[in-house]
Amino acid sequence: MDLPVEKWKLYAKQKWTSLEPALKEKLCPALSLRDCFLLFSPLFQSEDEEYLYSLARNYCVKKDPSMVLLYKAEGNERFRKKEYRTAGMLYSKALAHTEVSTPERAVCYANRSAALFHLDQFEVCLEDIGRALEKGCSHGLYPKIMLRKAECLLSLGRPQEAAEALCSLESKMSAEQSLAADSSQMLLNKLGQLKAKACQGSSFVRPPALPSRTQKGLEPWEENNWISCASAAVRLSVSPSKGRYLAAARDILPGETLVREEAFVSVLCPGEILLLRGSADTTLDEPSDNEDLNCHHCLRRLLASVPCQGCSYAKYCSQTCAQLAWKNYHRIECSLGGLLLTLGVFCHVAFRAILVAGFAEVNTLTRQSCGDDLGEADVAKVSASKEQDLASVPGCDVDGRYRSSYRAVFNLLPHTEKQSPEFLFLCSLSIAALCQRLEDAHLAALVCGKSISESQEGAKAAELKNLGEAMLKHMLQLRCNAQAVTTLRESGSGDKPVASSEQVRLAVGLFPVVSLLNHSCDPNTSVTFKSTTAEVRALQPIAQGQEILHCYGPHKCRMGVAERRKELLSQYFFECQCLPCRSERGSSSQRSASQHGVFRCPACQAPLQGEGMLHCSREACKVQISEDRLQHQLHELQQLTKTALELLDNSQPDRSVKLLLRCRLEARRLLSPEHLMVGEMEDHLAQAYVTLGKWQEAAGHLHSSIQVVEAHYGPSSIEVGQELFKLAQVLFNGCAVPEALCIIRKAERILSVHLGPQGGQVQELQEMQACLEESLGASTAAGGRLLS
Ligand SMILES: *[C@@H]1O[C@H](CO)[C@@H](O)[C@H](O)[C@H]1NC(C)=O
Ligand SMILES: *[C@@H]1O[C@H](CO)[C@@H](O)[C@H](O)[C@H]1NC(C)=O
Ligand SMILES: CC(=O)N[C@H]1CO[C@H](CO)[C@@H](O)[C@@H]1O
Ligand SMILES: [Zn+2]
Ligand SMILES: [Zn+2]
Ligand SMILES: [Zn+2]
Ligand SMILES: [Zn+2]
Repeated sequence: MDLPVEKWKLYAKQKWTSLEPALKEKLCPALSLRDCFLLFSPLFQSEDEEYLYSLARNYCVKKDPSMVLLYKAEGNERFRKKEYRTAGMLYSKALAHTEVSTPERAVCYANRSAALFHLDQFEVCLEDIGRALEKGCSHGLYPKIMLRKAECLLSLGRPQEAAEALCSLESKMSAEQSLAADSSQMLLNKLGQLKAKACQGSSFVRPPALPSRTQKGLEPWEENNWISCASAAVRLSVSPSKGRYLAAARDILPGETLVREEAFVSVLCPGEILLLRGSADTTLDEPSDNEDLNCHHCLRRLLASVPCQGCSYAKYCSQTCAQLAWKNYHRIECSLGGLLLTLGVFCHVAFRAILVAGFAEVNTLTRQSCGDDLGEADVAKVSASKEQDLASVPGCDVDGRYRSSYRAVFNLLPHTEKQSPEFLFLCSLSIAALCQRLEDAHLAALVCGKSISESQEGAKAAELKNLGEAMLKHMLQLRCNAQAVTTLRESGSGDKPVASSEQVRLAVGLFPVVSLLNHSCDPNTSVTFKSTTAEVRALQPIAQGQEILHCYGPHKCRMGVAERRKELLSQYFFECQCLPCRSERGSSSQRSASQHGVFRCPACQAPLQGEGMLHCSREACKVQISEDRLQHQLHELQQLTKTALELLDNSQPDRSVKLLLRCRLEARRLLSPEHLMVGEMEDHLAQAYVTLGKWQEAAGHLHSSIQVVEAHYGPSSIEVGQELFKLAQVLFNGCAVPEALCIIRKAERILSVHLGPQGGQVQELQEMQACLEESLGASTAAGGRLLS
């Protein structure tokens, strides 16, 4: 969960312990959310504030001019070493610390455009050049970047525009004598060369890079009349036992899109390193994480970020995203950056939700809910009496429609009465801190619009309380309703022949329509994300009337029933009644635990059993070994693997392979064959062989990796799809045509169910297939000719 930083949690815990019993007792008889907030928020005192701010200062997000110089210098250094990707990243970091419309900003854009040019990212390079020009780049910079612009345009096969760029450079040089005088002979020579190229037109251009896979139009679908963002194939139902749930309105086929919903609100999760380190900038060469890699508004992967006008933290993919974010929420969040990082993502989501919803809406709904404060029991009663009467479903609009709106968000259950008092206290204190800060910084008026600044002091306080209450509610709702927004991130440089990628958690969002889905440990659907849009697809045929379920996290392939039960109960407050849970509970509940047992007997490879001191599960074998020792060996293995991967990154694949082969042997000796680490080792080896161009070896190791992934995630899981995708690429590159075609089809079958027919990887597979079939066709045609 994305709660506040440890130190603040600890502080709140101590404060809770020291509260007078009389006060604590007030909480006991299920207090309403409003009373809870009114009871706790006044306890936030100035000494608490002081402590919290001392923590928040660790996460400074202010712009720092000295960091511009530092990052830029390091960027230039890396550029000289031809490490263009790293250089570009460092220029982006430098940019984040520059102020709007300053010469430094123009220089940083110009510098980054040079790195992008060398990465063959001509389109993005042109964007950066445009930004540098518009920020009023200095005299000396102008000729250099105009030449770069012309080169870019030539590379993109646009000689006409290149000629125009050169023309305007020349006319500027003749108009401003100093410009011409300052330009070196080298520049002038280059100008001449480029002019000649531009005149010759497109015959000399480099072939344009592969067209970037732009998002094709969405698949057509029939939207539901009663639930926005859902397909007509689903139906919202209410039953006394299950509450509200989504069911199939007709028979549904695998791969069908059932829900396509943009997040009502989402907040990018900062990388762990940033949070642990406790300051935004200290070292220059640490790995980049979410905050540097993805747009803080739309979550798209960043190549050339646009910095926020106010802070060094927020970065965007485009000016459009920067402006949208600023208008909708960031103009208020910007100066609170450090505090929001300290209070954690849940608190931040709660805050952004009220900013996005707008004060008027929040105020109206809070006041309404205060009047008709239906407990959950009442809701159940209402739904029981009028089954199928959807107007009684909380969150529906008056016309009986359920929309992906603030009203729907507002009506998600906070489960106040099931949360621990200590947790309620932590949340209340954190929200109170945020409210206090809004007031102190005179931001409250901004949040609330005119109405609050004009109103009386008393009314103002009441309105702030409404906001606080709403935020507290959202923070509590997130415990059960937070949806992690995930994406596949290509690891490494991203320009390898075989993409290696990992699933990462990018953000936390609220999706009121996705929230209608109930949980199963063996779900019928799969959720994937494009930007901030969630797509829920059917994994299997779902018959009319069956409930549509997705997995909240505890999946039957990854956890035993006892573990799942514990997690679902503690985080989501319910006992899972899904099929696997009911059947596994009856059978030997030890089964799944031993299935995922970690260590193997060093003598005979049978699984080890027990705790602390492990012993071999084979009676005859008397081996005993302490778990600590095995854990130590495992740790050493992990370190060794890390070294091997670093070798691979530093272009020493041969040495990397040697080391990885040793690691693999050790992993197989130590761990059960289904252990994920055994699979990862095979995957690393495949990657190393790919670097060496040894496709056959790479394919062999991928086959082994796929076996492990299948055992772990199930044969039609997206994880298996990803591994098959890699294998398809390897076979394609290795020209193993028949096998490649077979794997491509298999990968396509699995991935199109999870990602839809328009999914990027699905399209890539289809392109590979077409290419292979063409080559097959050509060779048989040639063969035919030979025969005749
Ligand atoms: C970055 O800009 C500075 C100042 O204009 C320049 O001296 C340096 O060569 C540039 N570096 C790159 C890689 O373009
Ligand atoms: C989800 O289903 C379980 C039974 O599997 C039930 O106990 C729980 O109340 C349901 N939750 C909702 C929100 O309908
Ligand atoms: C709860 C439920 O209906 N789950 C089903 C989802 O689909 C799989 C495969 O058809 C079934 O095995 C589950 O029972
Ligand atoms: Zn964006
Ligand atoms: Zn900002
Ligand atoms: Zn279950
Ligand atoms: Zn043994």
